Amino acid sequence: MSTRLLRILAMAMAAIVVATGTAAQAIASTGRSPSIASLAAAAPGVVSGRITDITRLTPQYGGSGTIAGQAVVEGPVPAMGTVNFGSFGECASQHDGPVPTGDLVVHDGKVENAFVYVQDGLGDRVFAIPTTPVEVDQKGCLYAPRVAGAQVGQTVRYVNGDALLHNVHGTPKDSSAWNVSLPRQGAEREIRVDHAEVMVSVRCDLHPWMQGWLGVVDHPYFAVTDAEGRFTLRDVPPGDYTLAVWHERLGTKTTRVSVAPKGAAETRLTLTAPR
Ligand SMILES: [Cu+2]
Repeated sequence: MSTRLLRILAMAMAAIVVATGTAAQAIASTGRSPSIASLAAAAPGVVSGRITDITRLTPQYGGSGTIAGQAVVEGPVPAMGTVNFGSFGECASQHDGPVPTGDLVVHDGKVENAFVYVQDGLGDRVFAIPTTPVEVDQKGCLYAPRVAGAQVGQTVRYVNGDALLHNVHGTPKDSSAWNVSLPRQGAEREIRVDHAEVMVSVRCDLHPWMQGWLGVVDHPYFAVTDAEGRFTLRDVPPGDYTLAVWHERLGTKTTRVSVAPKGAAETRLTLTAPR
C-alpha cells in the first residue's frame, strides 16, 4: 500500500473519530440523538466526546427493573357509542353488527387502550432505535390497534387491510404531518416521527370515524394497556420516575414510581371519569 493511500486512510479515520465525538457531545448535551441533518451540519473541530459515551446508546446498559401496573377509572363511565358508517356500506358490511366506537373501552373500571410511558427521570440516557417497525392496520375501516406507540425515529408501517381506499393523515404538532394514500388492499407506507409527542392524532380523511393515535417517545419505556388495563415496562434502569398515562376520553395523570436495581415496581394509575 502506498504511503499516499495510507495517509488518505488515516485522514478518513480521523474524520470519523471527530464526527463520532461531535455526535456524542450532541447526545450528552441535549439528551436526544442528533438527527441526520444535525450530524451532517456538525462541523469537524474539537473532539470533546469520548467513544465510550456511546455505550449509553445500547439498551442492555439500561437496567433490568420493571414497572408494572393497571390503569383504572373511578366512578361510572358513559356507555360507548357505536360507529355510524353512514353511506359507507362497504365498511359496515365487514362487520356482523354494531361496532363500538372504541374510544372508551372500560371493563369493571379497568381501562383498555391507555398509553403509559415514562415521562421524566431517564436523564440524558439515549436509547437505540428499534429496527422492527411498528405496524398499524386499517381493517374493517378501523385503525388496529387504535392506540400504538413508537420511539422517535422508529419506522411506523401503516397497512391497508381493506379492499377499498383509505388514507393515513397524521397531524403531530412538533413534527412534520403526513398524509398518504393507501389505495388498495395490501398497500403500505412507512413514516417516522422526528420528535417525542404524546399524543399524535392519526385519521383517515375518507371515513370520518376512523381515529387512531400514535404516542411517540424518545425511549423504549411505553406501553398500551390491555383489556385488564394492565401494562409492563421492562429493562428499566434503577431510578425515580414520573410515570404518565394518557387516554383519549379520560385525560392524563402522572404518578411517581421508584425502581430499585433489578426491582419490580407496581403501580396503579387512576383516571377520572368524564362528567
Ligand atoms: Cu378510511
